[in-house]
Amino acid sequence: MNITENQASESLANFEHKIAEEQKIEPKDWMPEAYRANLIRQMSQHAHSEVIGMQPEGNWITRAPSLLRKMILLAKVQDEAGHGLYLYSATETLGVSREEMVSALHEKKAKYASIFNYPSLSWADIGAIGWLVDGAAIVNQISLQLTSYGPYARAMVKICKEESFHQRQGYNILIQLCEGTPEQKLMAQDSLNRWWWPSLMMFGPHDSESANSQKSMKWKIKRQSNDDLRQKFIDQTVEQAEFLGLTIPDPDLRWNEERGHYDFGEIDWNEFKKVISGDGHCNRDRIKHHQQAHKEGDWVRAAMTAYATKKSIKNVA
Ligand code: FAQ
Repeated sequence: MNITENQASESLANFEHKIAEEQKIEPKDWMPEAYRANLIRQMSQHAHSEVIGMQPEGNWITRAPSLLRKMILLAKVQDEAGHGLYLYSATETLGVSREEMVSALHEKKAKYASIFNYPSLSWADIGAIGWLVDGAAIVNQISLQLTSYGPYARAMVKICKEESFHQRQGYNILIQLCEGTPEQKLMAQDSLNRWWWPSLMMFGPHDSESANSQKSMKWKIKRQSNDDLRQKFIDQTVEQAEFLGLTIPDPDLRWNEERGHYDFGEIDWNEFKKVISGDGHCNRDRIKHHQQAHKEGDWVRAAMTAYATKKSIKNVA
């Protein structure tokens, strides 16, 4: 073994030791290229999801039924923009630029969460997004607080706190609708019918089909499997639906005493595959809208860069 090979194996041993000891990997630490690439993939897709996720809810800001609801929704959507920013910044520490990540999204090389390709058709959908979509996101993100990459783990702590407020505001909208007129309750049920299955898809394919899980679990990027997280979400959500007096649209859903979990029906994986390959209800609109907003923001980025450049020239002088 020459010196370089020696150094490489020492670096790898050091990295693996840190992972085994539950220590965080930090930006300047040595890491295997495949670890870096896998993190860039997952974290940038997570960031894109937060930002694209603003669209179905943003759609209802002007139509919120009261000033209070408008203020709450506005704050929530702004939080999602903030989550996108923390996650883009955390991903940049891995040596990729924001522009590269955004280009990958626009060129459809990078994915974002399938759920945001479904339309928000009624006010009850804003309740369902908070309750189910943020609810599913929290289950996943609590687990990611323990991810091995330091900047990602720390971003998750703040994000989870905000997501719990989001989940509560959504559930609160549905409580009000379910305690309202029969028409309002029907609206809530219709919303649950449309958002239930796509929410379960948020956790990704079954473990046996999950291409990235094995290496992500080995490196502690992911701490719990897709199926385990999905089961956790279902177990905690069924009672919440019962409290609302709503019916989960799954005839196979029943408590399994032996497993200590709910059994549930099979997800429509063809629909999932269609949506993640760009052919869902809203994929084209979502990307088109993002491209347009990005283009319209060109002058802001140019102005910011010009200001930063001027400031650094002044500092040097
Ligand atoms: N949608 O090998 P796996 C939120 C892709 S944040 C689209 O199992 P992995 C907040 C996957 O990328 C929601 N694509 O993948 C909010 C891979 O393709 P690739 C976002 C999906 O990474 C609320 C392929 O399938 N949260 O909602 C999906 O090990 C309200 C094979 O899958 C996160 O991103 C999907 N659902 O596990 C905002 C959490 N599932 O990349 C606004 C972080 C799988 O090889 C309003 N991410 N794919 O081309 C993760 O935990 C993981 O990436 C998983 C997928 C669990 C999503």
